[in-house]
Amino acid sequence: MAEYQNIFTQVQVRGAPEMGMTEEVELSNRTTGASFSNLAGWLGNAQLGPVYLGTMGVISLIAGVAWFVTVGLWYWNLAGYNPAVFLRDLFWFSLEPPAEEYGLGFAPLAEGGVWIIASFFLLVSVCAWWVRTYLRAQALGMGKHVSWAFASAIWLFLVLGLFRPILMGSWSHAVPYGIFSHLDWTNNFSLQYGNLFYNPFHALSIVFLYGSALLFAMHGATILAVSRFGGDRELEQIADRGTASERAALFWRWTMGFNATMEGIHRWAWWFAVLVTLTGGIGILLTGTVVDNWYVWAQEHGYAPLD
Ligand code: 07D
Ligand code: 07D
Repeated sequence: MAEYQNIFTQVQVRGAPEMGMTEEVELSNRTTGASFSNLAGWLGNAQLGPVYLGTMGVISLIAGVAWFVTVGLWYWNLAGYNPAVFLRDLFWFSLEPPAEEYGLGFAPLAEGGVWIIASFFLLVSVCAWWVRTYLRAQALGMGKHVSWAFASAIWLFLVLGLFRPILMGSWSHAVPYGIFSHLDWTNNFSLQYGNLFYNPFHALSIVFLYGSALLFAMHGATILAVSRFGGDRELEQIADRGTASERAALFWRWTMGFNATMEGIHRWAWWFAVLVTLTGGIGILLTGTVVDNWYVWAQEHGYAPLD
């Protein structure tokens, strides 16, 4: 039976899979097959693959699995090799870094050594994935915006687990691997250094985090609202401003007096997202190294009342 279709309905047309460009790209690293999924089609594009693995992909996956399995085996050990206990306590297990006295040296396996090994794997995995985003963008002749945004997240990740512990002189200051234990660590961090709310970089990070959600909601809603005029074909609307982008811009100028441009809104979004972890990383790096107590710091700088 013929289905009713209109321009808002995503029609999942199935033909030969689209394999992507073949000129000036390394084909030996690319898988040769592709498949289709209805579910994937409802969420986005129905075609799955081909995918590039390449050296960096292989390194990243192997190191990522090594990290995951190392943490998992530690939990399995904590569970006394009992599958029921493993599942019951999964979210509460933790692989902790070594104690303060081990400094930046190695520690016995059961006293944080495993944490150091796991961290090495995670570091390699995340960095190799970054190189992969750079190389794949380069192969497609794209800008490196995704890589640099990811680098901002990696900056916070490195501050939390590498740069700050090195400045503090001990791995004990790094984050443990555990679902709830890393939340406890976050809570204790704030308490230990006099309330992170009085760290202005934490405040800036929150501004950009909330701002990112707001901008994304505004942009997503605006484009959906003008998709009936072709607004979802954003690039065409950037190159040749049509009625969709005129209406989208007018909507915001009429409601708040100012409108971003079709291209500029993506720069707003990029900067807001990037600044979340950029400012956040600065705030964490300063904590315990330059500032010991943010409340006292705030009192000294007129940011908190003098009791
Ligand atoms: C939706 C993209 C998909 C990614 C997901 C995360 C793992 C970990 C666990 C082997 C948005 C996959 C998770 C691979 C497996 C083990 C033990 C991204 C999406 C689904 N946190 N955090 C979570 C990490 C820090 C904080 C959840 C990582 C800091 C708070 C998840 C890091 C601080 C809350 C998680 C990291 C902090 C969380 C959901 C690294 C301060 C929550 C994440 C490497 C920034 C929330 C139980 C998510 C939660 C949550 C992962 C660092 C605070 C387990 C990998 C140290 C307050 N964090 N986190 O959806 O429900 O991200 O926790 O830096 O409330 Mg966290
Ligand atoms: C962690 C970037 C690294 C992640 C990478 C991903 C994998 C998984 C697997 C895909 C998240 C690697 C991924 C390995 C791959 C699969 C399957 C990004 C990360 C590279 N805070 N707080 C923030 C708020 C309080 C505290 C930022 C709000 C309390 C600490 C953010 C509140 C205390 C730290 C933020 C609040 C406290 C933060 C995080 C409110 C606890 C940080 C931004 C309303 C009691 C971090 C400067 C982010 C930071 C951070 C929000 C309260 C502690 C804006 C809204 C007072 C210790 N907090 N916070 O994007 O940068 O993280 O601080 O109360 O370290 Mg906070």
